[in-house]
Amino acid sequence: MILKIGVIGTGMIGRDHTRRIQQVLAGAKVVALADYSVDAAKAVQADLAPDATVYETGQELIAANTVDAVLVCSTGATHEDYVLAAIEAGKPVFCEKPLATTAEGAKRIVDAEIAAGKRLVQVGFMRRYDTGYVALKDAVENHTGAPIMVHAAHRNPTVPEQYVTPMAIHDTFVHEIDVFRWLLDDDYVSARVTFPRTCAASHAKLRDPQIVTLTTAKGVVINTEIYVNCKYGYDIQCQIVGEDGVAYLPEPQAITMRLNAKRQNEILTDWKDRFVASYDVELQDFINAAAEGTASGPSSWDGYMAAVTCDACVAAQESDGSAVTITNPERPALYS
Ligand code: ISE
Repeated sequence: MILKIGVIGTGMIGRDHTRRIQQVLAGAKVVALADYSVDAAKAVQADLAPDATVYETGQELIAANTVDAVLVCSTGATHEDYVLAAIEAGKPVFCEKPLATTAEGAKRIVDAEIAAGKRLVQVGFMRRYDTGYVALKDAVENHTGAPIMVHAAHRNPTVPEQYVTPMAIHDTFVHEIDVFRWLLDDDYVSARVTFPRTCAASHAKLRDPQIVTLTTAKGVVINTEIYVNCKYGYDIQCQIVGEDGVAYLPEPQAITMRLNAKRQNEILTDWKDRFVASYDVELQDFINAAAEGTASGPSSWDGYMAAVTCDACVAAQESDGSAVTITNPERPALYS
């Protein structure tokens, strides 16, 4: 069976996922495209999916009976409505982060999926498919003993002018929020944010860098530096300190050169390059599950828990270094 996919949002990641489905992955093809700019959708159609139909709206694409499954890659504020419509239509849906821009919105999706009686939603937390994080999880579960502390860093060389302080949580740190829940098999109970002095490369609406401290239900303390004007590259660091040893996230493979009296290796600068292989594996996982009429991988419950934690972290940004309590709702049976 070839799964017929409709892609809503054909900008950066929507175009990239269309390329993947058309040229890299097995078992699916893109049959429909929609974007708020019809011209942008037509450009992707011309470049990558000449047989696809371009729809004026995402809702029309979801309703089309030629579409078996949906990819939501549009701007965050539109995600909730599209995901709810796909659930309503009984179609598996892959949604880029965030699942919704508020915890209440994410909860509405969880409730709709529970009412549908089966998993239909996969959230685009691709780090769970990264070979480095998968190896780190194995080390933590089988070698370094019960985790006690995590030290992490999420550094971007630069961000666009419209990137403001809360986005460091919703847009950037959200990946750590999800991946640490998964790595540690744990939930968060509090968040605290502290700000060193703001770097000179930042601007009035962005306090950068910042340090987020999460505490988990099992008592693990996670410190993450978020620094989105670090200039030198895209750098994701993580070490997990356990009872018996320390596990480090591997660096991406790079050739070491001895050159001009220096020992050096390249550091990536674009997050899409850093996780390119994980995007392939996550989307293949979606295709395989959707062909069976369901979804696997990061769930709408994970998207909801990430949204709850994001809200607490943003509240912590405004709390002068005090801790903000995170209350975890009961996990429904569908996500156990
Ligand atoms: C971007 O949306 C991502 O998902 C990247 O992983 C993150 O590093 C970046 O800060 C975000 O803007």
